[in-house]
Amino acid sequence: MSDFAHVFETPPEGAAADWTIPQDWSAYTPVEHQTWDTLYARQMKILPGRAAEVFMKGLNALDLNTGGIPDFAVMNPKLQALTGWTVVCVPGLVPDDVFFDHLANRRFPSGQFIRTPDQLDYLQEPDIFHDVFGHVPMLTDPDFADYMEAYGKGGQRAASLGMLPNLARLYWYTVEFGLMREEGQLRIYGAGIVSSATESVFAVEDASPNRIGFDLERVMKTLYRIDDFQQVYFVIDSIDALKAVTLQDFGPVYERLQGAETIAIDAILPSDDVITRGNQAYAIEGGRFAA
Ligand code: HBI
Ligand code: FE
Repeated sequence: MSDFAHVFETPPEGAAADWTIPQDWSAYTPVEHQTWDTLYARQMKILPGRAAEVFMKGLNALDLNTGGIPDFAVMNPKLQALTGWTVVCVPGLVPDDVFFDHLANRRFPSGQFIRTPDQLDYLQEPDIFHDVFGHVPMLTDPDFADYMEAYGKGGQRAASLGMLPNLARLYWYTVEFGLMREEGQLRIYGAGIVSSATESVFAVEDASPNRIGFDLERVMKTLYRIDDFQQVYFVIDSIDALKAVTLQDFGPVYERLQGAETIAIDAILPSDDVITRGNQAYAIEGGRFAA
């Protein structure tokens, strides 16, 4: 878990042994509720036609636009009825084994806090808007719900085999930054994209990034960046297809990956199914932090 700014070693004061904390919904301030509404309204102008149908349908089913930050006591029964998942609150990033244990038991850990109004576009740690708006709609899909549970179960094993960096890349390039083919177009399903106004446009329309057909072992070897827009997106044919390829025993996959070279973020290989060959202009110009 070295990729992120800070993670506590033990549950902070007030957190349970599994790192959960109460949502304490009544304690959110009017400004915090307004921040949710602002972010929600902004994404709804951008996502239709760009986000996958399965995401839009899930968002709609959860009814997250009733005014302010969703109350988990209201949201969870709807989610649970659809796929058996629930959302629990955590103080921020939690250790890998804690994260995996929640997922393996169909609990999605969400940050309890929301970003401040001066940080609408960039934050280091996942907040409740990223976690709930970004991740939870996909958890209403039965196949995606199974995929996430399998990831939690696979995480413990990957960690014990020293293969966690490889498995984390799979999560990154699907759950966080995945694209899928839909109606002859590229559509977003990754939570890191759908929860970002700027990346929602960049990911599907910008000429900079490469867009490559999903290949499990290729993805598990590909480095990624956590500080800016991605330089490559991987495109699945359907959630069903993603689930099918990840349901196999990863033992032989890990054996092949053991000692294999990593792949640079901007690489295009002869074996790649290239959907868009990006010009990488955004990254070359210095990206988000360009002077
Ligand atoms: N904790 N709260 C939270 N949210 C995450 O997305 C998260 C985490 N801990 C570890 C983690 N993600 C990833 O590094 C693992 O998938 C490897
Ligand atoms: Fe996330």
